[in-house]
Amino acid sequence: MTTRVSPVSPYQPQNRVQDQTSWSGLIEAYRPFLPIDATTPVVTLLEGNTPLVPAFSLSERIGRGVSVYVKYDGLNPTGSFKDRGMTMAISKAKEAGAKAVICASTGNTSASASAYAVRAGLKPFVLIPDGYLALGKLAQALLYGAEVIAIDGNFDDCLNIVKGIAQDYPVTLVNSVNPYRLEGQKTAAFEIVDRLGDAPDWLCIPVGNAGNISAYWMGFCQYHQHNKCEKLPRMMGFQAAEAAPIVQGHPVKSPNTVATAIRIGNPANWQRALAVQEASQGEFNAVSDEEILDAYRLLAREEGVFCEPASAASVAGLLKFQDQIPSNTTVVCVLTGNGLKDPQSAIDHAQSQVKAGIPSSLDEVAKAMGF
Ligand code: AN7
Repeated sequence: MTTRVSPVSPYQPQNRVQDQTSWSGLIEAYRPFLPIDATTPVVTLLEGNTPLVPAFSLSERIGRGVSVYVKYDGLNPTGSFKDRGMTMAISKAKEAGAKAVICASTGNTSASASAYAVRAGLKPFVLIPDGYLALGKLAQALLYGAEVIAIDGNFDDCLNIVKGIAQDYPVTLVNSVNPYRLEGQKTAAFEIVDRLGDAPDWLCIPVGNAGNISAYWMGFCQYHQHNKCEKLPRMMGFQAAEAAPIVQGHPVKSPNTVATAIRIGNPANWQRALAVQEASQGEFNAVSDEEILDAYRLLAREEGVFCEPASAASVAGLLKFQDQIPSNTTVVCVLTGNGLKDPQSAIDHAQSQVKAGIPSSLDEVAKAMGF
């Protein structure tokens, strides 16, 4: 029998479907490493597989043969790393028969929980600190159809309340105290090793509730146990200076930072974070809002990478503590959220401004351009 290969236009639907199936989401990609059964309903938006972008300008600034990459997790389906955890948490909630989920959030968790919940046919509830959510995140939660409840309190107050609600009412908690969240998020470490061929020497990462730093460490350790990497990275966590409870060693009652995503005073995964620090010989350090904004602008202006302010804390930390990095090493900075999440911060802190009021003529425009 001969096989006939028909010439198919690349624009035909079946072809597009085929293209999409080449990446089926992180649960399918890393199923043997995840607590997933054959019968678990997989709720996915094809998250994961995000680019590890070489940061040429940062590498050049640091010099000494240090190679810097950014893990651009803002390119996940809802624009943040939370999707990695949410595909797992919502799949497991659905498997357990949940009808509704709830989370406290500084924004990204609420967007991600809402998207995955509606995809699974579950009702999303989100509790947020009134007035402290970046605009894009609020827009997402509302459009996905979540019940958004804003309280007169901060994230830590929100988390305490949702923990109580999940105990008293039939709703599943999907904050990072839900163990499946960290299981999903650890796959980012797998992807980095799969790409680099080994773990980096340093992993720089912003820290709020310290779920992500804990998840990455789980991922690196699990891959190490399976001989997929030889090294284990030093885990370098960075908090905003006025929201730095782990650095200071005590909860912060009124945390404050331009990086609203990490405006957290009493991290849910505090103990885990300390264990990660010890096991990886890592450090927790603080970066000021000014340092965060400098890194935010540098990433955009020199690397062409637009992340949200909280994400830039990883790069701010790298630049601040670069003297500690040995020569000829590899550093990965995790960019946890997309810059489009927080357009107001971009407009407020960009160095460029719109040249307005220019008459509609070629000569005037050329003049405005400096010609
Ligand atoms: C962009 O969405 O806590 O240390 O409620 O959105 O794992 O908490 C967000 C956290 C870093 C900190 N970067 O991660 C929420 C929330 C961004 C974030 C963090 C968050 P964790």
